[in-house]
Amino acid sequence: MIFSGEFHPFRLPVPGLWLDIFQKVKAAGFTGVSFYTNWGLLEGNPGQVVTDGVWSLEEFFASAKEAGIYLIARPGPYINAETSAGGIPGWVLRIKAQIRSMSEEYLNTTQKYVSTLGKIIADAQITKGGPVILMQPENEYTTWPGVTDFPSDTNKEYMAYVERQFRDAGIVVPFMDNDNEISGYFAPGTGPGEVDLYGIDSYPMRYDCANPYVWPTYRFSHDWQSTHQKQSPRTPFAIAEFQGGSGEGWGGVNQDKCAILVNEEAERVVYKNNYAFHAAIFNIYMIYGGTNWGNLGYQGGDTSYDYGAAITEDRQVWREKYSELKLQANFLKVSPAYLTAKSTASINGSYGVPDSISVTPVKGTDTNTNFYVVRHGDFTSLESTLYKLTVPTIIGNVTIPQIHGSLRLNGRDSKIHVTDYDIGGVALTYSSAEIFTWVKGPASSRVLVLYGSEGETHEAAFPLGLSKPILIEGPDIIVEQHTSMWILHWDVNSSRRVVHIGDLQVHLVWRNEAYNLWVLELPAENPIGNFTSMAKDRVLVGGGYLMRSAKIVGTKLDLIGDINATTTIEVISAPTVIKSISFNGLAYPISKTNLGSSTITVKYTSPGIKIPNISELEWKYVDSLPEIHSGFNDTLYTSLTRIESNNPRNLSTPTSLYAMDYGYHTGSFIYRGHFIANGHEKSAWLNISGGNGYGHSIWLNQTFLGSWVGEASIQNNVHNVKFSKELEQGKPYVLTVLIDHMGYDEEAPGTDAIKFPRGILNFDLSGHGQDDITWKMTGNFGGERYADLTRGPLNEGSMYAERQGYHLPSPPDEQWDLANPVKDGVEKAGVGFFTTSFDLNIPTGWDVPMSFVFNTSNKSSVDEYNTNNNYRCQLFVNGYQFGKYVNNLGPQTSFPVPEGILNYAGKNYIGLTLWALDQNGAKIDGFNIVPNNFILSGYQRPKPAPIPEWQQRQNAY
Ligand code: IPT
Repeated sequence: MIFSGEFHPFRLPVPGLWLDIFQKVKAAGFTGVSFYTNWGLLEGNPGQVVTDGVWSLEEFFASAKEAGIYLIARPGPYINAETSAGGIPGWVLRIKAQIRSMSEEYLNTTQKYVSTLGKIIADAQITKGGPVILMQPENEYTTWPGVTDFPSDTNKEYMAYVERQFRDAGIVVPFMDNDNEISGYFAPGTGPGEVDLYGIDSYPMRYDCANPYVWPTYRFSHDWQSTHQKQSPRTPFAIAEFQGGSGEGWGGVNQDKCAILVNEEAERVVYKNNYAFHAAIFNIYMIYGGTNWGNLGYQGGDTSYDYGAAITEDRQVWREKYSELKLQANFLKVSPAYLTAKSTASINGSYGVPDSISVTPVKGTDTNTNFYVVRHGDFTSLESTLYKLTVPTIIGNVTIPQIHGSLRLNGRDSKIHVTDYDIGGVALTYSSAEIFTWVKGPASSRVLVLYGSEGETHEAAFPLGLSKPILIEGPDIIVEQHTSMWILHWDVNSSRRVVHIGDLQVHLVWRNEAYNLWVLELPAENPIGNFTSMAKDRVLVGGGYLMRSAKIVGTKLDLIGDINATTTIEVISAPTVIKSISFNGLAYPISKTNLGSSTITVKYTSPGIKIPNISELEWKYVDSLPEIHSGFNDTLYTSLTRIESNNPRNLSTPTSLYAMDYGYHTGSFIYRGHFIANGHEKSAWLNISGGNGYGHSIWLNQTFLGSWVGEASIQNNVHNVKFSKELEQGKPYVLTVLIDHMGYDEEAPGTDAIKFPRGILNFDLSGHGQDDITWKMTGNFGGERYADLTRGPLNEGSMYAERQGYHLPSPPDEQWDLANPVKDGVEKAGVGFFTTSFDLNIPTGWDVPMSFVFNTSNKSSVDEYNTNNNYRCQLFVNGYQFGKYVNNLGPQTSFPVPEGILNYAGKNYIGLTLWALDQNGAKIDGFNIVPNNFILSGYQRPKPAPIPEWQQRQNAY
């Protein structure tokens, strides 16, 4: 089974941390990871595909292999993924042709990227010893350009074209697609564009993180297996993307709420529902979300792409949904009978259960093993329902529980009951308790772990041929001999029970204890290495925040893992006799339990790490909007003289004022409209576009005229400004407009919505024709010929400090003023740039994820004006933009910055733009760096990302 999770390397730009994520995914029992690559980040400058530094995939592939994770590559060209323009580079948006169409003009733009990435991925295929086993061309192309007559011949031709491009680049692994319409499009046998493995996408929990306990069941499935039989009967049922969390944007709620929307209960109910349909390729989107650093996100998201995923944005694994996944993935991994079983229809009230419960049998074909997936017929039910299950076994029909009492389904839960299940040669006649895993020990010994929720009654039965079960640890259970089986019957509580049945040791635990168990695959000979295989030896270990890997040398077991408290680690089973144990390279004295398992205790003492209070540091300041001071010279600005545009939105101005037409696609823009006054000017209006939640501020010469402070779902709007004083006839004036850019939209099928322009859409100046104003603008320095190849094409905006590169480490700040963003701020509408630096000295062996936190004392007056609350910041850490903060919108106030962007053994350089949108300026309410945890960790300290320093920029203005 491919049990995989989605993780985007470009959302964690520290290659040295990719192994950490892969190991955490592997530790959860997964076998794979699916990943996108982002064309827009790699080819910001047409023809120049950058694939080194943080953009290099070399370490991604090497780390996947080291962790033993197979990869599904999804290079697009279009990816969606809540990225700006869905990953289409800005310069491609300027073409006339429709994006993702068969037009040659569009197809030509893709060549360089597809051939470059295609080759890089091809070299990492399994056929060449690499981790890549599947590739997905395009992304959810099903809905393009609309489903009415889809797929047309053109669509088929287009898919076929993209596939050919990748085959030409050397891709030989099977192609998979992700059909979010679940319509069978491009399934094998459907002609041009068909893929090798048909896959679907599904987001049944939808996206309302603000109401995370409301399950909108209208997209829950009851019959995917029968649909699949019609659509692609000869391929395994594949789910290319299944909802693993959800996103949030400006003015929304914190993404922790998305983790509640798709929490452990949802995983139990909807994921197990997928297994009921016999999913054999299952990819969870996202398993680790990461960060929309450096403006890579689309307009609908903020800097965080935590996604409420099982692994948090700062790489922690405390969310219960992570542990729940571990239970499911490990079970499927040791249940090969599942892969050849056949799913049948789910029926409420079947197999003796009450009508409110639905049972889906997944029945063995070449084995006797059957799986019964049980849930409430009403997925959202909060009822606690008692039931008995009557099922056949090879020994005869049984009604479980046989001894007495009932099973219980408590609310939003789902269980997989098994019959005639094979524990590596030992038969389990049935179990109502769920299987976490089983492992082989020395000789013919086995350990089987069964779990249930506290308060539930469970039974497991074994053939009489095995010796009589003996309880050797824990409170009483009932052991009875019935006809021809031994039955264990127990009520789950927090105490573990261990039962010996001959060579088989059965652990009966409550779910929370199962959460603490880790199954570690031991390395095998190449080519399997660390990849998963049923034939592999496994070690079962209890305890610990995280166990990453195990290795046995002679009689010594070396464990690598993480703890955040003093932890007793129990080696419950290993394939050979273990006499000594090391944890993260240190040997610990062993104690033996009554069971014969070995324990070691690893002490945790707080590392006493000092983190500076950064708002108390000395900060330097430079004005970052010199445009609003007299004498500013904008000669080097771009003149907006194009009288035509390819954009589908017709021009409303004599020359195009769309920033994209001049190669500016990110961060922010500054427009300068020059005119000679005639004395009749009273007001002006501008229609300005910056994307959802964007803001803008307008000045006439040095006079502040007003701001649009932003609203969550408004991507452009018209702003009227009045001139308080009469303008002097014959005098030159300039309107300066600073506009925030929140990212392009994503593709709405067939509409070319991603091309919706940013910048000024239209304007009017009273007493003048539009021709009277000549416009100039700037975006990021260099536009598409961006200056910082290391940090990518989207990392910088238009502000003076950014154009000069002052956000990079060691700017020439000798002459700058001293001013503090919290204590001093900026005194009137405008932009200030603040910098400071500090040292970190985190001892090795400690993983200390940190966030920068803005304290907001006063969010209530969002709609008021002149309250000093309307301000926006960009946080640069060692030059990487790791935070876009909008005080009056939120929701994000805490910005995780990974180690490797932060230098944990030396100097760090912080740059902060503070844009005050109110007349009276702004002060940041509070700003600090906060450690989120102190984890004694077996991770490998990452090599820092490349951090080039400030250098004088030629012709910077
Ligand atoms: C699906 C996309 O394929 C994926 O890139 C991401 O954007 C995801 O949505 C949402 O997080 S598209 C949707 C129509 C299922």
